[in-house]
Amino acid sequence: MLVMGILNLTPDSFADGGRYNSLETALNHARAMIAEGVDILDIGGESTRPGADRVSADEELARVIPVISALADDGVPISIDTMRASTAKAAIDAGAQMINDVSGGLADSQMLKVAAQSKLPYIAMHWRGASKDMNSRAVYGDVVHDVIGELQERIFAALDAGISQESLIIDPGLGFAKEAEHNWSIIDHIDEFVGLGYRVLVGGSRKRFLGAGTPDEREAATVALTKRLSTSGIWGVRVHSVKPHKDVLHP
Ligand code: PMM
Repeated sequence: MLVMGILNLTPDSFADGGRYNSLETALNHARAMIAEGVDILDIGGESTRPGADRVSADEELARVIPVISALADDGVPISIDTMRASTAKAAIDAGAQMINDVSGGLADSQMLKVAAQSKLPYIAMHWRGASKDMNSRAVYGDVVHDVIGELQERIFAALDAGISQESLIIDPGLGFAKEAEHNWSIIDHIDEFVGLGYRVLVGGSRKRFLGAGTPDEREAATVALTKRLSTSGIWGVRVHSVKPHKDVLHP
């Protein structure tokens, strides 16, 4: 099972606001993850936390492109975490080798086309609309059935746009328009997602359903979740810290 390390280039990720220092800080963080054996670096410039506002395309590019360019030759595949086709394209030109779209192609009508043309792996996450008001959309009959049905629609759209089955990776989108019990039901039934026949990525790292404390205080629960998922047949986990997850996967 692969460990995808998160590099969030959003202002709240930096101790200081200056872009030069931010670049240094980001590269140091990325290289620390590489030294710990990260399999993929997931680089994003737009926060998707519940309640977050969107950032402009220019601001998103200014955050991610210098970092991707600097890391492109470091030997670890880079994934661009974006909902924008134009950002995905620019990131690929700068050296990214995978697209991580939390909207599964819903936020930008050009995204699936760009992903298909790139022939690179494309991660389609389950999503019910922008983070600003997504919590109001956490309403399900049977959450596993409903999320799989909505993901299947995204799978059909992706295949229809020309993305190959081998390039497509699906993600149930833990924490996106989901209450705690929804996330746990999905985890309990993750085999049904694996059974769809695509690689599955799970991103539960430090999310609110893992505990009421601070994100850092949810690290132990995140590592336990990785251990629990390690026998499920999923392809990868998207996490903030690399070494504890590598350790629990390869004791
Ligand atoms: N979660 C976040 C951002 N990007 N991408 C995928 N594929 N899956 C996720 O679960 C996911 C994601 C939000 O979490 P963060 O703010 O801790 O990065």
